[in-house]
Amino acid sequence: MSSESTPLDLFQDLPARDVALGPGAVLLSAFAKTADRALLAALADVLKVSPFRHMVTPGGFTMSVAMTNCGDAGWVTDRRGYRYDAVDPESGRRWPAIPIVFAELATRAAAKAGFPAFAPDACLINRYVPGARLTLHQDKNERDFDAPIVSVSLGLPATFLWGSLARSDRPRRVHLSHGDVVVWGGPARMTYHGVDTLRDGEHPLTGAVRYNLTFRQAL
Ligand code: MD3
Ligand code: FE
Repeated sequence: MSSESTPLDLFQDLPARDVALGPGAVLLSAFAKTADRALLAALADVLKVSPFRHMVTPGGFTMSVAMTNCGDAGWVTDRRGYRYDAVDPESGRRWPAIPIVFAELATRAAAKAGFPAFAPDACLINRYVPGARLTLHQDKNERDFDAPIVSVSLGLPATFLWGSLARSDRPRRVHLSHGDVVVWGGPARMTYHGVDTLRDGEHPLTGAVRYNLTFRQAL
């Protein structure tokens, strides 16, 4: 048995399950798993144009999560604030297009969760290494909160922190594994959420890294 295998790994090849996490939030477990290599190959192409970078918050903190984007708009932060921008501030050029394999996966997942009209124009890509975390926040820079957000986890597992509409409520802990897709819409759309400090590990496809793709209708 390899060092990172746990008894739960015995279940890894069971068929994908759909789990309602709560009102408006659906976990499509392993939904992206069969496309994992295609997604990672497309990610590598995006990174040639717009590599990962550590952005700075308006308060002056450098984020532990490295980020990039693809799509007509990309989420950025710097000392001036949080916003969507059509241009990558590092390259001075537009963000790369959303790869077809990304878009098809996101729209299929959204449709399965009850959002047949989802048409993402922005995809924020997060990279976590062990020790990286994302503090509790709301995603509110998008223009229209009626559209859901679709999130795809690849590589090392993480503990997602899922709160409520009040930042002070203690969040639930949701385990997200390689290939898991979550669709957040309706009453879940404005909930506070974050990612607990990534633990050490080694994933066969990504090494000691977790990637998260979040698809948004930002414009
Ligand atoms: C719940 N990313 O990029 S994805 C983010 O794993 C972000 O990298 C996390 O939060 C990550 O903004 C979490 C799951 C997620 C994304 C957006 C949400 C959950 C959400 C928006 C509203 C409610
Ligand atoms: Fe978020």
